[in-house]
Amino acid sequence: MILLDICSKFKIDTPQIISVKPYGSGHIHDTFKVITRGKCDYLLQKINSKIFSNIPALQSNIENVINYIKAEDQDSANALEMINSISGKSFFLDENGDYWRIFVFVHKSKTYDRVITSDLAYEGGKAFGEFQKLLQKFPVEKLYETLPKFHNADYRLELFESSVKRGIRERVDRVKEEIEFVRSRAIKMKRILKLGQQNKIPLRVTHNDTKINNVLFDENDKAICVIDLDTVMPGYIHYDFGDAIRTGASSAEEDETDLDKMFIDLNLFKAYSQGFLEQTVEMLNETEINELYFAPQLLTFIIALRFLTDYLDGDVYFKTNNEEHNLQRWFAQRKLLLSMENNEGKMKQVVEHIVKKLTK
Ligand code: GN1
Ligand code: MG
Repeated sequence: MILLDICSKFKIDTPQIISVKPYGSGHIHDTFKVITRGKCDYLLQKINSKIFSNIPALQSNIENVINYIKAEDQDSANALEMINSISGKSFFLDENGDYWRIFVFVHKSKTYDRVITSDLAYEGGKAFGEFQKLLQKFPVEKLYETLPKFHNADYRLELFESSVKRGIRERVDRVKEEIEFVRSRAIKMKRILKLGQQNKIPLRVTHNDTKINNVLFDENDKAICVIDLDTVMPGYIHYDFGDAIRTGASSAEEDETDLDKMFIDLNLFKAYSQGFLEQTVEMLNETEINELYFAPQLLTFIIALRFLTDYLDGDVYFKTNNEEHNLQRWFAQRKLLLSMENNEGKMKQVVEHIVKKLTK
């Protein structure tokens, strides 16, 4: 089925369409921008149903969250609007078994794969902080756990060890030192999970994919809201804070090949933390706050581990540009993690200082 035919299955004015072209840098779905002569443009997505095996559940989560947000914050809800299919569903299943959905494209909005200025980092922190605040009382039981144990360190380490055993042999042999690196960090990375199991930190409704390119900015570089609600599920605050720092306060892109260019940028970290904590400090408990400085290490490790696991599995999960892409991502993230470890004391001080100022 051609893309235009897919569009015609949704409640949009198909004759007005000028073009449908690949768009964005997501690693999971196929995304297209639909440009029209009419009032608005759209984003068309072919949903990756190998990864999301229950699309009705996925879409129901997103609809529930959007409807909830609508009652609290109309601007954010507008920016997340989906178009129903002709039959009134938020997705369309084509004859090949592929699932599609359409969002309204927010006029003049943009995203950044990485931020360069403190102002953008601050805005990003504010947007994800607001999202947390908005969903603070959202009824968790309404959400399906579409990707169970998504950021669970135990689970990710188990999958990794099984790929070490069963993955592509030459690849496993090639990364012996990297396997040791992962194992050397395993105990430390289970800390947040333990605190959760001991009920010292609560499960919240978290976004779970707080890459900075999931914040929508307006033409004046002010954050409009956060997008990509695919992974909204119960989680710990550290998951959202940590993953955002991984891309929103790093000096290079996720897959940078020149490792000297990859490190944690403390100014961006400070600005993001300020924006995030201004929104959330009042809702967080003491243990949650005390562990924030460590969250970027955890999430950088978890995502790095997933890249390395996918490399061993033969690149079956993330989209890749070449055979080395997942390995390249691993090395860049590993370097970022080392830089965070070296700056652990400073990152701790940054958070403490901001919290002190906000709560005095
Ligand atoms: C994927 O497609 P994208 O870029 O929004 C992934 C995230 C990873 C990210 C790494 C459902 O997100 O968990 O952090 O790539 N999403 C899923 O860049 O696995
Ligand atoms: Mg995304």
